[in-house]
Amino acid sequence: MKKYAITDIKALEIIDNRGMPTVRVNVNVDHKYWGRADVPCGSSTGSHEAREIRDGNARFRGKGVQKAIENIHEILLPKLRGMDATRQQEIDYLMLELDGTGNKSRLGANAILGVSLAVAVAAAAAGRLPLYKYLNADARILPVPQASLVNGGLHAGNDLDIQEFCVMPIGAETFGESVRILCEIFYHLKDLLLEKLGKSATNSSEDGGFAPPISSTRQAMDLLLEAVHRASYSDKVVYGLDFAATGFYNPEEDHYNFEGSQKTRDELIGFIKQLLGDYPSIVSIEDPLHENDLEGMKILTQEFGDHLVIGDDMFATNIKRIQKGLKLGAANATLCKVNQIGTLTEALETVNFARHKNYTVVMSERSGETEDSILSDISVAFNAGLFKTGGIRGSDRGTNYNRFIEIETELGSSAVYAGENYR
Ligand code: 2PG
Ligand code: MG
Repeated sequence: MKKYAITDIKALEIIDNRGMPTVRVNVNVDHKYWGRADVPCGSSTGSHEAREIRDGNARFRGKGVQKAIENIHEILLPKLRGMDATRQQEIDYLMLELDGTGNKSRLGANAILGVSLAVAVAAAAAGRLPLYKYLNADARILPVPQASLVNGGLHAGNDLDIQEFCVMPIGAETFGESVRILCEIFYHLKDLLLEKLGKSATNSSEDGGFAPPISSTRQAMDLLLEAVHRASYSDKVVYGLDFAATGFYNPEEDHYNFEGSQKTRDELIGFIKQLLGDYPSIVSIEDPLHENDLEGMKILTQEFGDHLVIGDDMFATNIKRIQKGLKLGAANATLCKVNQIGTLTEALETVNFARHKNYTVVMSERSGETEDSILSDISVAFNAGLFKTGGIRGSDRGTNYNRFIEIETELGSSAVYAGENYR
């Protein structure tokens, strides 16, 4: 028997925090309940990600998503109408079949993901459950936020090569307290940047961190450590770096353009070793090498197995890519970004697979986000111990922090903040 029949789907083109068009999908069930979801999008995207469709015409300099929306209305809706919205896996697999490409390039990962997410939201609404509970009745883990407070790379208009310098308040007692700690560090960091580098150093990055006019990794770390010290939280936080190394890798000449010189893989690994030796509170490195250098990742994982060595662009939330990593012993953690793989079902399959193989899973936003807070619900539903986000300004980031606070409050005494157990 059908529980909640899909009766309509309405998609529209909206804009994200960067002024980039993206897909919003509204799914109706039983002519009564609506579920809405917006599709996130990255700036530093990897080549192994599922393919979103962009129009390529004059509108929005080619970035429009009208074609993806047309695919939702003309191809997906006629097939999905009447299906039971609680049959998430069946719906997602049907969309994969209709697409037929393996990387979602015919219908568009942005079309497919929007529908996949909005179906879940609609089913939860019809069942009068919050999304995290609808997806996982036992969900109660609030992740440690991994907040990138200083940015470089493709996320910032400065010369820092590393994309994200993140603070992780593992010593907080609750998620709510972790947000307060981050905010207080953020205020101190702003004062410090102003004091040392002037007003322009307080400008925002693409995802709400700071984009100071510096180029040295060590200077960025020192500023962050000083701000944390001033805020009196040195004993409560650790740090994570997202190198997003594909962004400064030159594939033609096989070197990294890093800190003003061309570096070989071994030189970059040497730099990382020294950095981690000098800054023992850095516990996590993401994409320290370019997305296809599994061999190099293996070397780093052997050396720094007690750290999180995370594959983001490298794995693209894709089981096949993680399998390659496993075979070599490359990395010990993976990011999970729902739009990298393109359906909720596959994202969950990746998470389960990775955990089964003892990889830590870090849920993550994209640089391009809207006011949708769906990723917080998904993170809690997936029992993630870490949630990677941008800075703490802008409602595109605030929406997820606030949703986690809401979930923590709703769960009351059954809520568990991951804290030191983030792995
Ligand atoms: C990353 C992400 C999120 P983007 O590399 O981890 O911070 O960036 O969404 O631009 O790929
Ligand atoms: Mg990354």
